[in-house]
Amino acid sequence: MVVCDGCSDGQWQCRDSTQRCIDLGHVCDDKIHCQTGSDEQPSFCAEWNCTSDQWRCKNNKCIDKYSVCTGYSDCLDSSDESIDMCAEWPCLDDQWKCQNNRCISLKNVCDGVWYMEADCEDYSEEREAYCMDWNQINVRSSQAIRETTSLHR
Ligand SMILES: [Ca+2]
Ligand SMILES: [Ca+2]
Repeated sequence: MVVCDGCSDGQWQCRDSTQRCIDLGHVCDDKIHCQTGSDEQPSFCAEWNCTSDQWRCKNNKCIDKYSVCTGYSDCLDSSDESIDMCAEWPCLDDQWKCQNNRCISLKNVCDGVWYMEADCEDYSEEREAYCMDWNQINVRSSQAIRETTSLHR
């Protein structure tokens, strides 16, 4: 199923007379990028593998993997926010998993700030007892990073 004839790496060629090249991330992302919609055809998307930066919705559409279990539906079928799936989903390496299974950015943990949009609805990332340990660990690890980088200079 290789189609990228005249397109460079990271691109996909529309299956229509324009033969336009679109970004791989725009294939099966639920937005039409090719004139005749060949990038969003259900039968085609059923076979399509999302890119490594993406997550595959139940309806075979691809969303950014940072949109999974964020508390907002990004898949039209909301499969990225399914309660059962988010209970199992580990969150990404630079994310933190709230007690209610939402994934937030690691840098928002124990920063003393709480925003509905970017933090845990249950405030679990700002619990005082938890953050005392958290800040100690992070002070230690950022010191370790500084020491390692200065050694290599
Ligand atoms: Ca598209
Ligand atoms: Ca989402």
